[in-house]
Amino acid sequence: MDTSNNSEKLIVGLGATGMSCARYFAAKGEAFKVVDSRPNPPALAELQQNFPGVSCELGDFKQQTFLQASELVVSPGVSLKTPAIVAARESGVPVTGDIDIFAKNVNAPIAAVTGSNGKSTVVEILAAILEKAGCNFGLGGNLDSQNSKPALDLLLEEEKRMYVLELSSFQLETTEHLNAEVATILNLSADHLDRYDSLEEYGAAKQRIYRGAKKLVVNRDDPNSFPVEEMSVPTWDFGFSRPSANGFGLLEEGEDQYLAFQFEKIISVSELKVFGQHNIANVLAAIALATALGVKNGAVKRAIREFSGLPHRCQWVRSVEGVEFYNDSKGTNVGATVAAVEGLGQRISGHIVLIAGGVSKGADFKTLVPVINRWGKEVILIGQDAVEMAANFDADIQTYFAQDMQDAVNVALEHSVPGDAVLLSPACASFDMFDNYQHRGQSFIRSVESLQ
Ligand code: UMA
Ligand code: ADP
Repeated sequence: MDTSNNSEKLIVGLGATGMSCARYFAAKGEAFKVVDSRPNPPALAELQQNFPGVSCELGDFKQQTFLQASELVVSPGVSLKTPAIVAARESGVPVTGDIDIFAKNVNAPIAAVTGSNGKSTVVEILAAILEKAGCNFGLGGNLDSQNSKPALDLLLEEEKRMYVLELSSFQLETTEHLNAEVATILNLSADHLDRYDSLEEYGAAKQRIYRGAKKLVVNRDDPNSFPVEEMSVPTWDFGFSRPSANGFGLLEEGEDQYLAFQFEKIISVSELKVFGQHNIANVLAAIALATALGVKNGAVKRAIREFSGLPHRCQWVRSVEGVEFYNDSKGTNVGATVAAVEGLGQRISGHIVLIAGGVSKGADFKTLVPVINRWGKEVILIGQDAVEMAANFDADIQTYFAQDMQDAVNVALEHSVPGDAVLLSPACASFDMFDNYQHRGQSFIRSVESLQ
């Protein structure tokens, strides 16, 4: 097909990403159209108000619209397997995404972080370190927090010295060459298997973060963190064992454990405000990234000593009758919940009552069984895939099907004794019962606060 006369880009998806693309193209004077398969996407009013002349097609995607575009700019939530996208691609229409456009137009170094779990925590620790170091940087990408922005919005601000991006596998699928100053895949465990056919396909999307990277940070405890194609660029590694020649790890000294680089101690584990092995890995990864970016030790130490974790990630809520309540609503896949149960289990004298469930995303929950057997006493299930989840558990794991969050919290307290902890860590997405993971976490906090 001849696409040479088609001068309009097509933004596919009118969410946070779609709106940031619209602002960017408008600022550059580039013509664009928008499509969204929802009849009434939330950003519609904003689009119509700010860009009244822009055409916006809603409802089922029309193949013709895609075939006529000069380029498709696809939002991360829209699968590249969508038939209209496949057809356009086959007929020669280029397909891109916001991170690809960012990479092609940015003039400052990028620090890029992906992985199945720990991305937001690691980029926020890195951001805290860069702040202490007095670096003028931009923060964005997949990260959904007050101080972050969709990537292209960062390019409409005054230029920064550096950009820190959290990237999802979805964003990486449409990114040709990121050319990051430093890039890392923190870890890989099953997630989003409703969108990918296999863990390999999901991992391959994450591998794209290394394309053109000048430096790497890898997790030596996870083979999937390493680039599949050999790269001869400076590389730092992190892991739980003694630090390696160019790596970060843990040094034991008597009763004490220290985060360390080679033979040099950085900070004692007991000084960290966050808990759990997974958070030690996150802090080590952030220090490794900061080191690769040339940040001095003083700023690193001051930032990690103060870092107290992010909301909805193993966040302490309240103590009721000697039972501690923790909100880990951001635990949206099995690997995250395994890490949260292990981290909390090692800290408490009693057992964990786990509140889990929601939208399973095609996950296999069997890997939860050993940690529940080791640290748990009961699993209280909520949400659409509760029955499917329970079918993965051994018969001797006690389960309860709750009607809603308040019921789950009430029953969790009834079934606990002083010294136990109640942990909301769903291992599932939230959109069957809630707007998003924040809404789910707030619902849990409200239910816990209402306990007498
Ligand atoms: N849409 C369609 N057809 C589809 C699917 C979606 O038209 O088949 C439309 C939706 O109707 C909606 C729009 O696309 O109007 C939404 O786009 P989106 O799902 O790509 O979401 P955005 O609002 O653009 O937000 C995205 C990220 N969301 C996802 O990848 C699902 C946000 O990450 C990110 O903060 C934002 O871009 C800015 O970069 C959130 C997330 O949940 C936090 N990410 C996933 C995760 O962390 O597990 C990957
Ligand atoms: P992401 O941005 O990748 O979703 P977050 O930093 O928001 O990661 O953490 C989400 C959840 O994942 C946490 O609440 C915790 O349960 C779990 N988690 C955090 N870091 C790790 C890690 N390094 N390994 C495994 N699980 C982790």
